[in-house]
Formats: sequence, C-alpha cells, structure tokens
Amino acid sequence: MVDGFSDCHELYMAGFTVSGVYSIKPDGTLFMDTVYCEMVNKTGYTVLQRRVDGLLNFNRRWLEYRYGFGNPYAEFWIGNDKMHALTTQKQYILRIDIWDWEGNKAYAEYNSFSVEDAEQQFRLHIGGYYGDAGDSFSYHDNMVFSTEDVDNDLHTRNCAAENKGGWWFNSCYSCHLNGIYHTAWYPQAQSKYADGISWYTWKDSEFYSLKKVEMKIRPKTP
Ligand SMILES: [Ca+2]
Repeated sequence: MVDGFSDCHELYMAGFTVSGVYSIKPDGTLFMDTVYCEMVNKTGYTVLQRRVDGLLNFNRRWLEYRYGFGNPYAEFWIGNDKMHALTTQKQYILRIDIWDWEGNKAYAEYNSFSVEDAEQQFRLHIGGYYGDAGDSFSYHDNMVFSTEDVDNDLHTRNCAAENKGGWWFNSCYSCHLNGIYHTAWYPQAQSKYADGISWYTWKDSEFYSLKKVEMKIRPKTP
C-alpha cells in the first residue's frame, strides 16, 4: 500500500513509472482516493477528466460534478472538490489533449490552473496558454462552475442545461469538454443549441464534437 503521495508526479518520482490507477492523498484531504496516472515524459500526470467512447452520461447535476463520477480507467470527471484540493496544494500546469474523428490530435497547455472551493462555486483560474489547439479556455477564466440545476453563468439562458453538461460557463462557452458525445460534425437540428464536446479554436465551430478528450495536470516546478 502506497501512502503519502499527493499527486501522480510524486508517484512517478518514487519509481512508479507505469500508467494506471493509483491511490493519492492531496494535502488537506482526509482520505486516500484513486486517480488515473499517466506516466510519460518523465512526469506523472494526474488525469482530471476523460471522454473516449460516450458510454458515460456527463449531463449531471451539481452534487455529481462536485463529488465526481465515472471510472478512472474509462470516462470520468474527477470531481470539483478533488480538483480544488489538487490544484491548490502546488502550482500546476494543465494539459488538455484532444482527438478528432479524422485521426488528428492537438493539445493546449495552461501554465497556471487552479479551482477554488465549493463556497466559491469552484471558480476557475486559468492562464498562460501554449499549444496547437488554440486557446479556447481563457474565455472561461474567472468563471464559476454551472450545472443544469445551478445556473451560475453570465448568460440569460441556462448554459449548462441547454449545452448539456457541467462547466465553467461564461456566456456561454468557447470550449465545453463535458458536452454530449456526438460523432464529428453533427446537425444543428439535432438540438436547439450546440451541445457537443467542443474546442472551438480547433474546428472553428461548436458543431464538431471531439472523439477523445483528456484533462490532466503536472506540477509547474517538479
Ligand atoms: Ca444563466
């Protein structure tokens, strides 16, 4: 039983160099919890979210997003409480890997990334973009989290309900990685509003839904 590791990078540095599910205990949390660690490029990424086959429903309510859902080997949301605990114990770089249906892959990295606590409605702080996917996430900087049952966005309508997933909606989004798992380009007639898995700056449209997505973090200064 491993103990005392606060993230996947620490596990990697301790010699656990094979990707998989491990137990960690971020600073300030009471219990060990399991996360998926991607061990690559001499670090361990703690994976926060994954979409890969559409088998898991991401159109969920506040408490589900707060505590997390899914399976760390497959599709999941790690949970906003855990995301807060992780991203405030050290300074982290967020990496987002995205894949389309034509065999292309792109990424976006953010040199600063943190999520505030439940009392602050999991307010997002994001900045320092680099990558080749385009910067779709900075539009969401300083936004609080919204779900279908808790509308905290800046739009008159309920973005989370109509775009069908929890996210740090602004008015409403330029990326939405918790949308409905559609296949590639999907017709607008399918729903009143776009609701796919979107990274706007890569496809110049919100009507292209990505094939695979991963959100993961590594410490800024290992
Ligand atoms: Ca609203």
